[in-house]
Amino acid sequence: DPYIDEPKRNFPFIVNSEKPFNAEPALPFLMKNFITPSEIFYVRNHLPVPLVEIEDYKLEITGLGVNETKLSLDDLKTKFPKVSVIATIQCAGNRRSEMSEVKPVKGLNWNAGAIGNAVWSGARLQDVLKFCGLQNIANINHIQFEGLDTDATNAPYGASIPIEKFLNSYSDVILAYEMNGEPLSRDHGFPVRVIVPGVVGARNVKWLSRIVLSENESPSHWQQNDYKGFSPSVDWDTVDFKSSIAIQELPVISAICEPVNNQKVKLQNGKLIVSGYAWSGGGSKIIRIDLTADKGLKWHTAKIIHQENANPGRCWSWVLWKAEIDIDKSSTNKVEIWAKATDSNYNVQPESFANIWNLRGVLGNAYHRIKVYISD
Ligand code: MTE
Ligand code: MO
Repeated sequence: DPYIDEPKRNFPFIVNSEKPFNAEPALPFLMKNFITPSEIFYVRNHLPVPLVEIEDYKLEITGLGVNETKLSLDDLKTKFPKVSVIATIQCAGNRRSEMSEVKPVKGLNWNAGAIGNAVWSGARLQDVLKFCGLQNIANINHIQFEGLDTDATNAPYGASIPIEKFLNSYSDVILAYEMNGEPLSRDHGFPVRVIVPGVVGARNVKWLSRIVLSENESPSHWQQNDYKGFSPSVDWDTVDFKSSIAIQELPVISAICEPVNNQKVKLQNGKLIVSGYAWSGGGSKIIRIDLTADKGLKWHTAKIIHQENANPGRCWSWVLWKAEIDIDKSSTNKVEIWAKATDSNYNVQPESFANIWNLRGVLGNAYHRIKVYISD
């Protein structure tokens, strides 16, 4: 059993799969904190969790333009300034369960909890690569990352990001050894993971073992033949993974966390209290969250209760929001609530899952719709 060295867990919420381990918190708990506590932060593993002896751990940096270098965890901690970045990470499959209601898709059945916001601390990728002698970036198009976790053919988990993420100091890419002020837990990538703020979870490689500067994207399955979007009309018989590009920065999204779908609720002075999160990839800033209780006849703008103070382009954290919606109780006790967010590029969530459906169930950012039952 390749899973015999898994960490001890008492994850309190929804376990989507045991081997590999995948779990997400219930939405009302996720909503409780701007900084998601590590214990309830979703876990997305594709493979067994590697068992790392810290004395043996070395991060290898190799490829075009660098002197081949090996760094211990201690080197990372002592040779480079420690920086902290608050960043949201989201799985491309977040909210997949809603997309699969349109038509089944292949993948873990995530609700809206495959997202979290944490304080990540470590060394800047820029500092580390400069230390490795990187000056001339000619021919380098991509930075590849490999994890210590391997599949049945011994291939490691891998991903890559475009070189531009390294060139722009404001992209805040770090090699993190701490999450929320503590060493990374085994499930979240101990001892070192890369954090690429604003970029899909899949590129935030855990248990980082190798960085390769290359002309090409990562050759890994997860870069080449997974985590890509397609037209709703493409199915498993016709899909050509080479015809689409790897997901990097994620589109704008929001979700209602409280109440949850199908919950019985009480009005407060005739108003329904609704709260949730919103986030957009690439550092775009959330500028508004709009809700409707009558399928768009009237929209209510939510109050943002927690937001990072940063310019558009460098907003890595989600926002938490709350709205009070007048409900006309005379008509029916069943109410449908829709939520949609707008980001600083004025990109808005699409209306329906039907028109963004894709066979892998990724990029599920349509309006979040829940039904609630008003009780007295
Ligand atoms: N890194 C490695 N080495 N192996 C993995 O399976 N999963 C990726 C990414 N990094 C993964 C990985 C995916 S798809 C996501 S969404 C995030 O890690 C999840 O990070 P978390 O488990 O800390 O929430
Ligand atoms: Mo993911």
